[in-house]
Amino acid sequence: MSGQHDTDIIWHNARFATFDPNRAEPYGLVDDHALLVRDGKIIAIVPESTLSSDKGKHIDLGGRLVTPGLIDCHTHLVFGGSRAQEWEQRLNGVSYQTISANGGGINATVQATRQASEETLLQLAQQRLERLTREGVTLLEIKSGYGLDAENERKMLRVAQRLAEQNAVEISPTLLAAHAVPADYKGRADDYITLVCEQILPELWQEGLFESVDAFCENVGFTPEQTERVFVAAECLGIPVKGHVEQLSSLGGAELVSRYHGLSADHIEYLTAEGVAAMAQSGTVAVLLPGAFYFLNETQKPPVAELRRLGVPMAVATDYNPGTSPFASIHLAMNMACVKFGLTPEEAWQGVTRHAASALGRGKTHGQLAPGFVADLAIWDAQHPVEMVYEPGRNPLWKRIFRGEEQA
Ligand code: DI6
Ligand code: FE
Repeated sequence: MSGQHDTDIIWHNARFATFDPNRAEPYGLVDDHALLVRDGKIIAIVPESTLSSDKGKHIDLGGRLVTPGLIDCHTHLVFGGSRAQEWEQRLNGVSYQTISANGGGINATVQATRQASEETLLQLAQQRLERLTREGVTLLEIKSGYGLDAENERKMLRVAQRLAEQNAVEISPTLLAAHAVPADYKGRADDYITLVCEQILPELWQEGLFESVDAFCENVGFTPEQTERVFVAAECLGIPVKGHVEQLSSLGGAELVSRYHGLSADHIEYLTAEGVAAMAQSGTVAVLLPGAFYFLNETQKPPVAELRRLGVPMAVATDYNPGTSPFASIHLAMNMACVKFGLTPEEAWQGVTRHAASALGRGKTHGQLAPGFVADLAIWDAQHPVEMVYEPGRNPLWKRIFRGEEQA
């Protein structure tokens, strides 16, 4: 191929699952091609026969499988404390709603997170992050939402920022100040929303600490009206929104997110046909979180057939959090999405690549092996992408590449 540079990196003798929708094969698979990277970006995928061998650094992958780096588009990775004992209570018959009404649930984690120093939170989150990167994750979203005041939401978001600084990984930070009503605002949810809209959101936005705004629209969270106030405040500053919606009941949260052209509507077990139609129209991604579905022993499944029928892109994420999804494994989330929600393994893969990228507003730069996309790759000792979905726990990751650079 003409136009190769000496500094190019050329990965060859591999099978590429490109997830490029312009390719007809399942997973966008191509064999006998090489991937060329320059300055951390993919510049071409070309037939091996067209390569010239004298220019660039050639890396023979010995027939291994290459995919885009995985993307976990919904996590609550930063938090203090543990909820293991609360889980034990739940197994002794106490419901999540009751636990949360009695100051447990989210508020227990809020207390532990407020008490923890930034350093402690950083250390804890670092270990969790490594569990994801070891599975090939190169981009993940991290939400605040266990601080619930300006100081502690700031502390959480600074931890997310420092994780990005000290690791070869990209982080998309989200402000989830409207996650729960803090104990000191008990019975005054509207006043807390005022604090979110008038202080927490604008202050932390000015400090450059997040890039999107989320809210928990639910009977144990905030009403659609309160959620909308947060969306209005975000919209005024031009900040993209997303929502935890229709997780435990149908409140019309997906329509609300769609009206604000939200990036994603997440959970959505109780999503209605109207909600699906609204999402299809606004191009909002459906983020499926089978870990929480499994851990809460939920039986209502998200309307996958209807989402498919209307062409709503489906992402899959861990929702890693101490209360409802203590699973820092994206492979497990993919497996659960297939077993519990009936996704095909290819859909599960699209859910952690191409569609997860769209859920983070990065659909044109991340989640595909195609020219112009970032050179974030996962290289596997595997023949076919179904293997990672089929057998979570046997992790065949061989190397993780971030911006064209091999990670230890
Ligand atoms: N939905 C969830 O599943 C988590 N947050 C949310 O809005 C629960 C978070 C927790 O229990 O700590
Ligand atoms: Fe969540």
